[in-house]
Amino acid sequence: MSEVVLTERHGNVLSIRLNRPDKLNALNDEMTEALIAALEEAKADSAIRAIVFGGVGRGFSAGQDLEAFVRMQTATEPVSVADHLKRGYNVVVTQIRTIEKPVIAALNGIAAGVGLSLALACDLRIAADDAVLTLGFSKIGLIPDGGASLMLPILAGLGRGLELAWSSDKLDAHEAQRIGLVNKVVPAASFEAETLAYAQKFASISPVAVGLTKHAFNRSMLPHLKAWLGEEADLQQEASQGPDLREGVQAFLQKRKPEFAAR
Ligand code: T3D
Repeated sequence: MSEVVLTERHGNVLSIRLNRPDKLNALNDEMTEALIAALEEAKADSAIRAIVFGGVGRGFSAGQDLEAFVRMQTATEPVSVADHLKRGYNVVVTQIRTIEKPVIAALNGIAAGVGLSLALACDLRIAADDAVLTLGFSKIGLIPDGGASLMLPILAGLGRGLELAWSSDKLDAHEAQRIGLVNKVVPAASFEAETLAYAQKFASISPVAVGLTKHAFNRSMLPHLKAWLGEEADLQQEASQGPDLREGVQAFLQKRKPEFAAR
C-alpha cells in the first residue's frame, strides 16, 4: 500500500487516512488508486466490521489536486474530465455505497471539492468541532461531482443544496450538523478517540442487519446512482470546456480572486 493512503486496524475497525497533509490531502491519481485498493481490501476482509475514512493533519481533503489537474489537462494526451471522474472518484463513491459495512467519514478539518463529495457518499459523518465544509466547485467554474449533486440535495434539501453548491460558503461543523450534512460533532481534542468509539458502536451490530439495511436504503434513495454518476461526469465535462475552469484554477494557484466573464 502506498504511503499517500495509510491504513490501520483497531480491532474490527479499519482506519483509512489520506496522507498528503502539506497539501491538505488534495487528491491526485496515486491517492485515488491507493484509496480504491484500500476499500477493496476492506470489502473482502470479513473481520473488518466498520471503516473510518479520514485525513492526516489539519485537513480531511481539499478535493482534486489542482496542480495535478493542470498537468493532466496540459499533457500531450490530456485525459478528459469525464473519463477522469469515471475512472477515479466515481469508482470510490460506488465502492463506499456498495460495501456492506458502515463507512464513516471522519472530518478532522477542512473538507472541500471532491473531498467533501467523498465524505457525503459515506454512510455517516463525524466532525471535529473545528472542521469546515465547503463545496468549492463553483469557485473554479465546475459543478459538484463525485456524487455530490445527488447526495447534497438528499442530505440538505434542494434549496439549501443549491445555495451551498453555488455559493461555496464555508460551513462550520455545528452548522453542517444542523442542516444534516454531519451526524455528530465532537471536540477536536478528543476527535480520534470519539471517532473510534463511534465506529465501534456500529461495528458491533449484526453484519446482516448492517449490510441489508444499507442495501435497502441504497435501493430506496439511490436507485439510479450508477447512471447518475455517469451523467454528472458528462455535465462536468461540459462545464470544463468553457473558460471559467481555466480562470478559476489559475486564480487559485496564483492566490487571487477569479474573474468570470458573462456567458
Ligand atoms: O477531472 C477531475 O477530476 C475534475 C474534478 C474536480 C473535483 C474537485 O475537487 S474541484 C475542487 C478542487 N478543490 C478546490 O478548489 C479547493 C482549493 N483549495 C482551497 O480553496 C483552500 O486551500 C481551502 C479552502 C481548501 C483551505 O484553505 P486554507 O487557507 O486553510 O489553506 P491553503 O493555504 O489554501 O492551502 C494549504 C496548502 O494546500 C497550499 O499549499 P502551499 O501554498 O502551502 O504550498 C495550497 O496551495 C494547497 N492546496 C489546497 N488545496 C489544494 C492545494 N493544492 C492543490 N490542489 C488543491 N485542491
